[in-house]
This record gives sequence, structure tokens and C-alpha cells, in this order.
Amino acid sequence: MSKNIALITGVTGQDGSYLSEFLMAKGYEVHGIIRRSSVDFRERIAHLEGEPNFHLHYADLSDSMSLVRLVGKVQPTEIYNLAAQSHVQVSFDSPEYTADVDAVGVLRILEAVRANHLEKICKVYQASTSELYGKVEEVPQNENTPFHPYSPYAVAKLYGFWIVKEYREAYNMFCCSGILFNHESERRGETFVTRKITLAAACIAHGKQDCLYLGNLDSLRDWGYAKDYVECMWLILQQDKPEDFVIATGIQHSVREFTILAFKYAGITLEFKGKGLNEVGVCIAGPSELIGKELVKVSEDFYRPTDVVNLWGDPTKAKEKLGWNPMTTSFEKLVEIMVKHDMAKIAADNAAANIRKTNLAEYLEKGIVK
Ligand code: NAP
Ligand code: F7E
Repeated sequence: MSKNIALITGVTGQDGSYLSEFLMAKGYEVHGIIRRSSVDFRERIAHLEGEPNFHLHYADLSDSMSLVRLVGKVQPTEIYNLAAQSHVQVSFDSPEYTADVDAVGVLRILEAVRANHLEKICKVYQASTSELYGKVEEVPQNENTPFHPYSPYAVAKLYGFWIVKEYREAYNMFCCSGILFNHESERRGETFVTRKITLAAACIAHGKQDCLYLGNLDSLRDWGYAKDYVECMWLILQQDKPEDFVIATGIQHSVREFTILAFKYAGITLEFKGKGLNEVGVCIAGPSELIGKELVKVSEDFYRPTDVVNLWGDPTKAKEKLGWNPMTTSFEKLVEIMVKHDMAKIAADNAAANIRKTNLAEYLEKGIVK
């Protein structure tokens, strides 16, 4: 039997790291694309480096020659195109770069497969997004809901969705999009709202931060666990025919609800008062020094020129055709996992800082450091 060889773009990201673990456990040879950086951004995959079935290569989604060369060298049987400028708010500040990577980057991957004559051998998964529904035209959203992208990120991802469909029809390629709703984890980037909240709840509980500033608290999302979602990416490529799928939990919560629950797991009970920019989250139970304090405030800085406020996915097709269970990890469990992780991280950072302080005091006393 021929070997399964996966090429993952975006391997250093949240999803890329979980997908690498998932595929390696299935016996795949995994190749990942990394970019040169002056600092080390490989902490999510550091534990995989050195494994005999895990290989990293320099390439960039904005550099078509690097992709053509790499696809030719690796000869993948499956490509998972997860690389993207993935932050919606950042896409308003860097719209051209976002379009280059998130839209044209998809085309470059498909063309790299064609240039190497691998159309019949290599399947392609494209990381599409619920942001395509944007200013939503119906709730909940399924595979037939019309798209209405509402940010430069979403517009770029819409091109990616359509070019995948076009290459499927024009060249008979096995290429599909997973329309994934928000999925989070303890590996989530620290500027996405969930991780920003869980880290802040942990810092505030440990006395390392006074207040958390957020934007739109009313925004509604269908949040799942990233570790559960990478299984769907693989399942989508194991079907007999290439199709697009919505991946979601089917349950919706607001940013405010996420915040209340995260603080609860950090031992702090919050009550929200006021409206709009004047809304605050006040501590009504928890550590005595925090009682009565305004721990959450709203800042205009985190409002977006256009914001997507009502995402709610319908995972019926994924349940029926992929046999996938969207309820493996509940919303409550997801928030608990993230807060527990961040409480332990901040406690460990504190302990390390204390050791450094003690060492420094000792060195100063001994005259080793001046
Ligand atoms: P993430 O943590 O932000 O990771 C993005 C990855 O893309 C990183 O590995 C990054 O590399 C890489 N990348 C960015 N620009 C690149 C370029 N020009 N060339 C090569 N690599 C590049 O994102 P994620 O949450 O794992 O999401 C994975 C994919 O799913 C993305 O396409 C995202 O848009 C999409 N998506 C995510 C969600 C979600 O809720 N997480 C939902 C729907 C769709 P560096 O480490 O070098 O920056
Ligand atoms: O925002 C609101 C914000 O940045 C969620 C990406 O993975 O999922 C992600 O995009 C909501 C928005 O994720 C803050 O206005 C309030 O309504 O966590 P987020 P996102 O924009 O939904 C989709 C599916 C992707 O495809 C993307 O790649 O929360 N919000 N206050 C805030 N958001 C942030 N970041 N920071 C705040 O302070």
C-alpha cells in the first residue's frame, strides 16, 4: 500500500499543530511549511520536531515558486491549506496582504498541484470560514445559506472558496472547503477574543492584571474545540466525492457569556452593568481584594468597521455524511480547559519569575552580578 503523505500549510498555527498530531497518530508522513522569522514561533509544534515522520520546510503562500518546488519534492497525497492571515480585525489594517495570502495563496496551492501533474493523486483541503456568511442572511447557517462577507478577510476567503470549487469542476480535482465556525483551544492565538479572555481571567485571579478591555460584548459565536475540528478536515478528504461541509456545534453564545463563564472558572463571579461603551463587569464574589472592582470594561479600540455579530452553524450534513459528533467537547468544557491551562501557565510564569528574582538576589549578594 502506498504511504499517506500530508503537506500542511499553517503548521505552526493552532489548527496545524493539532492536525499534525492527528495525522501522525494515523501513520501519515507529515510535512509542514514554515516561514523564516527573527524569533521562534514554533512552540505549538516543538514537541513534534525530531519525530521521524515529521518534516519542516521553508516556503511562503505569497511565493509561488517555493510552493511549486515543495509540492514537487514532497509529492503529497493530501494538502491541508491552513495558512492564512487569520485575524479579522488585522485584515482591516492589512487588506492587500490578507488578499494576497488568503485569496491568491489558495490559487497558488492549486496551481502547484497542477504544475506537478498531481491532480489525480493529491487531494486538497481548504480552510474556509463561517466569516463567509458575514452579515448573515439566515440563522442558523448551512451549506446553502447565501454568503455576505463583511471584512477584507472574509472577502479574501470567499475567493479561496470559489477558486477551489472552480478547480474541482474545471479540472476534476479532489479539492474541498471546510466552512469551519470559530474553534478555540488552549493553543489559540492570544489576540482572539476567547484566549484574550481566559488569559486575562487567569492574570487577574493571580493579581497580575487589573482590568480586561473588550469590544462588542453582544457578538454571538458558535464556538467549538479545535482538537475536535481537525478530525473533520481529514474526514472531508476521505469521502468518495469532493464536497464542502459546514463544521459547527449548533450552539451559540455571546462574548459576554464567554467572559462570565471564564471568570467563574478562575474563581471570580462577574455581574455586568450599564450599556454600550459604559458597560462594565463588576466582581461580586471571589477573592476579597477584588470584590466591587470593575474587572471588565469596553473599549472602542476593539470595535471593527463592520462586525459579524450572529454566527450560528448547522452541522447536520457533517453529522450525517461524515458521522462526526459536534458535541464531543461542550462549550462549558472548552472554557474550563482554556481557563485551567491559563491559570497553570500564569502560576508557572510567576514561579519562574520568583526563581529568577531569588537567583538575582543571590548573585548580587555574592557580587557575581553588578
Ligand atoms: P493561526 O493560528 O493564526 O495560524 C495561521 C498559520 O498560517 C500560521 O502557521 C502562520 O504561520 C501561517 N501563515 C500565515 N501567513 C502565511 C504565509 N504567507 N505563508 C505561509 N504560512 C503563513 O490560524 P488557525 O486558527 O490555526 O486557523 C487555521 C486556518 O483556518 C486559517 O486559514 C484560518 O483563516 C482558518 N479558520 C480558522 C478558524 C478558527 O476559528 N480558528 C475558523 C475558520 C477558519 P506563522 O506562525 O509563521 O505566522
Ligand atoms: O472575534 C468580538 C469581535 O477575533 C470574535 C478567526 O479564527 O473565527 C475567528 O474570527 C468576536 C467578534 O474571532 C473583542 O468583534 C469583542 O465579533 O475572536 P475573534 P473572529 O473575528 O470571529 C473565524 C471563524 C475565522 O475564520 C477567523 O480566522 O468577538 N470581540 N471584543 C473581540 N474580538 C477580539 N479579537 N478582541 C476583543 O477584544
